[in-house]
Amino acid sequence: MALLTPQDLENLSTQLEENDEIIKRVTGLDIRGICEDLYGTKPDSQKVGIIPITSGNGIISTFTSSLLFIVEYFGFEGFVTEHPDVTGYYEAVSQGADIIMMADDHIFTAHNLRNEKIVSNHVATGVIYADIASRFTEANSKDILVIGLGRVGYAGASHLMKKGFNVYACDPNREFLQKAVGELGIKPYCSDDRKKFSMVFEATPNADTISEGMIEERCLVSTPGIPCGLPPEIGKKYRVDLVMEPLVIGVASMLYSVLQNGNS
Ligand code: 2YH
Repeated sequence: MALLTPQDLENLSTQLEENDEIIKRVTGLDIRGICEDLYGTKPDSQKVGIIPITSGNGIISTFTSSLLFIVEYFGFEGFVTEHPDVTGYYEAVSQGADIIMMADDHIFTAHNLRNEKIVSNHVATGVIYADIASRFTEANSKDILVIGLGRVGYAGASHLMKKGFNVYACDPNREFLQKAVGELGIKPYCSDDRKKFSMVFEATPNADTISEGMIEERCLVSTPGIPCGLPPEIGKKYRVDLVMEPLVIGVASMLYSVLQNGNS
């Protein structure tokens, strides 16, 4: 997944409102409702300590403040530590954080210190975007297309298989594809099959991964990918409902996921 930029995080609250409206219209539930249903959890005054991390490419100016906005929007108490890194970790735990959130250039994690549950943004994002695609109320079958089988796509494909969907997937990386076929039992998608889908979960860091041959008219595309894999002209022509947003949906999934007890 590409490193977020401050531009990606501009207008987060407008992007949240717009996506929440689309998600509710196409699935019947808003983001909060989907998280509650997906994980069977609800916030209960947990305190989230958010720690800026300076390693690698360093601090992204609006990253931790965006996380604080999201944490509070979903009903958690939150704070950003004054210091970064290990000093920030010490500060967060000393101030009574129940959940720690922090990201470097490779992993973005939420760790619930009370129940020891830990999740990466890759997995939580894959699961929720795949889940949103699978809830499309206008879908005409249980066939769903997954584009991209990296860490996000694989987690989403695995979730969809567990939910009992007919998962077709593609990835230019043959090793990724073979792994998902062998470990998850997904079917490789081949454009020669001329099969079209009404539910698409796209998880690549590339533009233009979705072509006309893959989609039905009025389908749902759910994607955390930056840039968006759906070319705007195809989205318009096929009247696609598009769920795409850079941070909020994945973070909501992380927060509700670490509230779960047990090995679910
Ligand atoms: O954006 C990222 C990486 N793409 C990891 C995402 C994993 N899904 N990291 C954010 C880095 C934030 C920075 N260290 C800060 O401001 O604390």
